[in-house]
Amino acid sequence: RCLVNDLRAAIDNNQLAVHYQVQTSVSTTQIRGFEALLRWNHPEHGFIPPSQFIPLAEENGLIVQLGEWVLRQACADAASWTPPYKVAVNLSPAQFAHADLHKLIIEVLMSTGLAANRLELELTESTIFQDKERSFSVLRQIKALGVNIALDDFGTGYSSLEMLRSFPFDKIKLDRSFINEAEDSLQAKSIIRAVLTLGKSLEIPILAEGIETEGQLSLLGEEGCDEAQGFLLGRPIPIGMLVESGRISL
Ligand code: G
Ligand code: G
Ligand code: MN
Ligand code: NA
Repeated sequence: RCLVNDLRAAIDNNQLAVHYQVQTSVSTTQIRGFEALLRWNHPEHGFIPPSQFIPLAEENGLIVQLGEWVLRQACADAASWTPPYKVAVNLSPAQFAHADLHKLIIEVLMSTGLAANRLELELTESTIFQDKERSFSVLRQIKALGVNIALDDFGTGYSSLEMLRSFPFDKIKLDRSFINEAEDSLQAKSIIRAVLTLGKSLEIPILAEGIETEGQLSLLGEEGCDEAQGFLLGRPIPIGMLVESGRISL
């Protein structure tokens, strides 16, 4: 049967959930915010990972509705958090290409009451690269609202340096493939160092993704990395568990 039809129904049938993964300061381990990650609990197939259904939704345009649902849910959740941490929401290429994105963000911030500076949007290089002129003008519009813009999966795309020169990102998320190899590969370590130096001179904080070991965390600390995210610091969990863990209260 067609997974696409199921996905369409999933929005209305409460099968979707947003999980949250913590983002912390490297030097103080203080919580800075949480990344919102979409989860689909299919009635027959059980849990289907986003790596399977996001590309599908992307192909047939359903991602626009899905993305709107995630944005609204994440902003509504974050508006109720104490302390008032940031929430980071991923934007897919089709969602970013959609003409009403700017209007949608304004409407969601208004209706949820979330302050614009508590929202961060994560975009990949390839999303921005599709139409750079348009991308930068849309990003400037969104940033003018006070919303933060993070460059996701940095280092895996193309024209990274050009992109950094052309737009004042609020954060760069260094892809986890570099962190993976940081302890074993001199090359990976050199790239991490170079990116951190670049971040310092451009005055853009760097977040290291996919931190799984104490060794990786201390290495990044020594190198002066600003923020970290990964299984070591916390897996993506439902909001209920976030409250139980004591990291937020509602
Ligand atoms: O936890 P993880 O398996 O959630 O996510 C796998 C991929 O799916 C990542 O690349 C992540 O950015 C993407 N993803 C997760 N949630 C969302 C979402 O709400 N919107 C978009 N566009 N991508 C998401
Ligand atoms: O592409 P994006 O960075 O948005 O994707 C986030 C993805 O990374 C999610 O699938 C999330 O579950 C995954 N993730 C987060 N922390 C870790 C980690 O420490 N190790 C691995 N392997 N994946 C992680
Ligand atoms: Mn992301
Ligand atoms: Na990423």
